[in-house]
Amino acid sequence: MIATQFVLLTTLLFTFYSASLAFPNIADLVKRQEVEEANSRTGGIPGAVNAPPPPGPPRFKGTKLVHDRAHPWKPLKRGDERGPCPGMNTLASHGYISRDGVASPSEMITAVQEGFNMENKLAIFVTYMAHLMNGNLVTDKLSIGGKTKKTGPNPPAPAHAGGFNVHGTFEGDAGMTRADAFFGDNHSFNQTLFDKFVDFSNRYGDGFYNLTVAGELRFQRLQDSIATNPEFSFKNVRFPTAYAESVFPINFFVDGRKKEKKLDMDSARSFFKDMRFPPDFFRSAMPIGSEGINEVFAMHPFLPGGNVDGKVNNFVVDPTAGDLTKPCVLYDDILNTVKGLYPNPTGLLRRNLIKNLHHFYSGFAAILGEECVEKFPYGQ
Ligand code: HEM
Ligand SMILES: *[C@@H]1O[C@H](CO)[C@@H](O)[C@H](O)[C@H]1NC(C)=O
Ligand SMILES: *[C@@H]1O[C@H](CO)[C@@H](O)[C@H](O)[C@H]1NC(C)=O
Ligand SMILES: CC(=O)N[C@H]1CO[C@H](CO)[C@@H](O)[C@@H]1O
Repeated sequence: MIATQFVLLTTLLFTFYSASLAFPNIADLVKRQEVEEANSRTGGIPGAVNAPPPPGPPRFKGTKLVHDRAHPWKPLKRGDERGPCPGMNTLASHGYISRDGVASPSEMITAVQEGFNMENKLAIFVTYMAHLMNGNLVTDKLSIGGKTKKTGPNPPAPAHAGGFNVHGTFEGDAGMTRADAFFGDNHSFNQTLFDKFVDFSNRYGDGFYNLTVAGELRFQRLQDSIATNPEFSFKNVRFPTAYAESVFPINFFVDGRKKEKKLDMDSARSFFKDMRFPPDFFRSAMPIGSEGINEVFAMHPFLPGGNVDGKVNNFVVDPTAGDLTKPCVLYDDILNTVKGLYPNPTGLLRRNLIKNLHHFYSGFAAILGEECVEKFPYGQ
């Protein structure tokens, strides 16, 4: 019985296969031709792609159930990457991006829009910033955690394709629930720090994380780092990202059906620690980004800088560094980091750098730097 079925199956398969070889349809031919053309354009490097343009905004922009049947939470498997971003970790654990934590910038932008209703230009800005510094620009893949073979062959050094965990690029000091790199683990959920998040929410928010708590905790985390981390640094990219991340829990982790912008501690634990949407979670009621960032900053204004001479309590302001008020300094700093990583790119790498820098600029200019003139370090 089994044998007969097997023969039948192989005969069928063979007939089908040879028929398709003998009479390839037009669609197949066109597809094969496209793949061949793409290969010649990408120089035949395994996994190499021509970087596509970023996705636009989604058509439906309201709230909806995102913890749905199509996106169940699943526990980690061996080799899955997770890192310092509770938003991206959660999207991976629900399958909005590949559950292994490796994805293209386009996939990440689509996921943050779909799962959290992040505003399109902000999603483009931060995703390309991360990709330019921590991604693989030949394969168009980026890890949300550490370095992994899944992003493809190593780019030429000093580029590293090391993922979100690489300290001093995007990941930085004085995070809310992640310790400073100086203390060892810069990306895992830290219970001691989360206890502080809860304590501050009790003290300043009646048990909820709101803008008042965000302002107090942001300032306290800066004071902690000044007092304990001899290598503390807080300027340029780290400056706006830290302030933005302080308001993200309010803008993205509060259920979109709720009127009050305050986050309860069970939901906070669910996102930060378990990388899991609360049961029946609805995303934000409208596309949203860093709303509230200026209020948080204004509660305790702070200047960019760091501890110098390897000493704690030795904070020195760096007047040349970027903060919330000098977007073009920030833009130059990011370009300099990219030029440092890619001093002499050629071929596909160079073409993808040019495209990715332009996509990055389009998001950056819309959010922060309308007055900053676009620069083309690798030509146009
Ligand atoms: C759009 C692409 C995104 C990228 C590339 C990204 C990347 C990152 C990175 C590299 C960090 C670590 C920075 C650090 O604190 O040292 C981070 C932190 C953070 N991200 Fe994201 N993120 C993205 C979107 C989101 C979204 C949509 C949310 C919320 C739903 C989110 C919430 C947060 C929060 C709250 C932190 C701070 C964690 C803490 O301080 O404990 N991110 N993100
Ligand atoms: C958690 O953070 C605290 C405060 O920054 C730090 O002292 C401690 O070493 C961290 N714990 C782990 C396990 O990394
Ligand atoms: C945060 O919550 C506390 C306690 O309920 C309240 O006093 C404060 O006004 C709230 N802050 C904001 C910005 O709503
Ligand atoms: C610069 C630095 O300390 N980076 C660390 C971030 O955390 C990972 C995992 O603990 C370390 O391997 C990196 O060295």
